[in-house]
Amino acid sequence: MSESKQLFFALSLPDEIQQQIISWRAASFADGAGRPVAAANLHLTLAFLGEVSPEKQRALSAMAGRIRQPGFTLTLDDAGQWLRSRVVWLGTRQPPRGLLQLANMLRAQAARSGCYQSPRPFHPHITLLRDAASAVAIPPPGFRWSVPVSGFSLYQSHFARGRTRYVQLEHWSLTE
Ligand code: 2AM
Repeated sequence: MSESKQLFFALSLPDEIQQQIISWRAASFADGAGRPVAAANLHLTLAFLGEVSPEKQRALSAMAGRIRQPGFTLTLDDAGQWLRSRVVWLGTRQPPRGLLQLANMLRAQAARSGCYQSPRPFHPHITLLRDAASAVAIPPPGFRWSVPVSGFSLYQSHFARGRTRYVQLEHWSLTE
């Protein structure tokens, strides 16, 4: 019997922006402020699905493939810290309508499929540092990153030998 997987829908970042964010993070936060998320793991979660069976995964993929909406631009111009989850994040002051529409649709589809429902409201963010136990000084982002979003993906979260790795399982383009 196939096993359930830990899955989530997310947006990835173009390599160039990934690298710029990593450089900005290195220059902006002291060593020891938190555990830096690896460049390849930077992402913005749209819908967290928890443990998903192969049957549910197939149903979720089919529904995701029927989403029709145009791409949008995400402006990363905000940063902050959540003390409770010990996370330092990068985000946006003004989430574009397309982002909210996409996340709402994926979250609604997940709820209808009987997936785990996150109690967290949708706060679009890219986690930069984990285990940031004490308050860290958050510098204003030195510049704005404009991220063109032309698609979204389904990821599996793997935890092995003390490391988390995200594997892209499927990708869909945003088109009307
Ligand atoms: P985080 O970065 O704020 O921790 C893979 O673990 C992705 O799913 C991460 O972006 C993580 O958010 C998010 N995630 C993990 N558990 C979650 C939960 N219970 N509710 C919402 N998102 C969650």
